[in-house]
Amino acid sequence: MTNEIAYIGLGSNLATPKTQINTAQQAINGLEGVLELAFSSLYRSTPMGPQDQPDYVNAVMAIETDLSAIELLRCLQKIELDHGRVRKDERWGARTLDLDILLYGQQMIDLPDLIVPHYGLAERAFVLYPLHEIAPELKVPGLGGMAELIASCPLDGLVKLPL
Ligand code: PH2
Ligand code: MG
Ligand code: MG
Repeated sequence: MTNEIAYIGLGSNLATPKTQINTAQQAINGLEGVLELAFSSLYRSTPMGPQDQPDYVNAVMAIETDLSAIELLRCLQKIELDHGRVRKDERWGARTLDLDILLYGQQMIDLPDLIVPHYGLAERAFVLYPLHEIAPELKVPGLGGMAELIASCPLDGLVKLPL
């Protein structure tokens, strides 16, 4: 069995985002071959992309898994659909639930459906800060350590939500 530690970015800005994130956490926990290691605080973030959409709630989850990266992706996509995710043409538009594989061990993956590390990781405060919260010592393949990444990423209106 080849276990990897993977990091998943969670985001929602529709249909009670906090609830979406909480139930997504439970669903990921319920996956066969997945063990939760850590879950960040919830963060409120202003939308990246079209501005005529609600603020997002974002978080990052660390798991240990014996699923392959693609198996994990398929499981996460099913959870998105179970949460009423509708694929629209508009790039970066509003969504009930978005689950992105940020990192899968130290692997660099370049498949038609899946690029890891996630391409937006280094520029997005709503990904970097929650990731830093649960994995300050992490090295991101091709990009470097968390402290350096955080240092060159402004907070951009990100707010940690109270428990
Ligand atoms: N996700 C998007 C588009 N824009 N903005 C914020 N603040 N947070 C997100 O998770 C987000 C976004 C598409 O994945
Ligand atoms: Mg996303
Ligand atoms: Mg996505």
